[in-house]
Amino acid sequence: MHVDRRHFIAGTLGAVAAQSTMTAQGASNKKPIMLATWPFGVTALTAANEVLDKGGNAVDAVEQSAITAENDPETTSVGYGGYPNENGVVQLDAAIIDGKSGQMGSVAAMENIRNPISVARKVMEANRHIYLVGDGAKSFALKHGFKEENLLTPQALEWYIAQKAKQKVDPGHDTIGTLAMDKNGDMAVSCTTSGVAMKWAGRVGDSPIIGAGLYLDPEVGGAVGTGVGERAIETCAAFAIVELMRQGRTPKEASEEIMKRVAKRNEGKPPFSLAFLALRKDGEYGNAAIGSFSYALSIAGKTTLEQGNIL
Ligand code: SD4
Repeated sequence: MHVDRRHFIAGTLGAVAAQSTMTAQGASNKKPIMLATWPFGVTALTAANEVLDKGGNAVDAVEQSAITAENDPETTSVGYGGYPNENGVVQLDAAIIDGKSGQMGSVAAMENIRNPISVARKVMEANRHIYLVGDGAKSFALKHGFKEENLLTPQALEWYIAQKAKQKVDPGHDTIGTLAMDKNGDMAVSCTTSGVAMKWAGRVGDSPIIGAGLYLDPEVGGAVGTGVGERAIETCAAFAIVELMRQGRTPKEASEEIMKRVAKRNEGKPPFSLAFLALRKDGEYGNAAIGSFSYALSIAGKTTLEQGNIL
């Protein structure tokens, strides 16, 4: 299901994004530089660039990228309109890391709040806790002025009813992860998702887990992923990629090594997809993927859709 939708979105983006197949890895000394997962990352990075143009920083940019996907009901794997869990409830996960302050915030399995990334940012800025989950995350959000609303769109409800009627459900998924370096060289990363559709209520994926779905050390760089979260959690994938970059691997080499490790560990398991983007503090970037993958790349305000480096 989600593969078809990706292809559809990729097709419609032709007018706004020049398609390129050559940049599984690259380097840019031009700033700002941003990367975001999947074709919907193009729209998200366009919005993030507007924020940077108005004087926003890397944290503002990665938040805006996430918000753009969260607000889009057509993006059925993130925020409002995201596909629900087994009980027909939309539960959202999101996290954000600010490289400049070193702070981070995360919410998981949160219901009825459209923009979990902004709640995660509030958690980060409150600087008391890092993770808030479930009802606790929601009460924190309400206390900070976020509005409670029904996130299950009629289209997502229809999809849910159809899945329930089937023997075998389609666990569609597509997270938006964004890495940004602003004109000052400061870095941030965000990740937001409704997770694997038809998941068990309370299931938390990699996207809000610091070190699994995202990680950033401003002395090295950052990484962010998409795909079946359990496979990223069991290898601490984002942290591992950053640590390999610290040891001298390029972003591409580091991402490939960890994706190969994931693949090896899961030999014999049914096919799954997982992909990571990595951005080093000097502007070099790379990615690696198990399964189909494409991503948005933005350098000095110009955004393109790139093919993933599929192993
Ligand atoms: C999760 N990693 O909840 C998320 C889903 C995802 O592309 O990224 N899908 O496991």
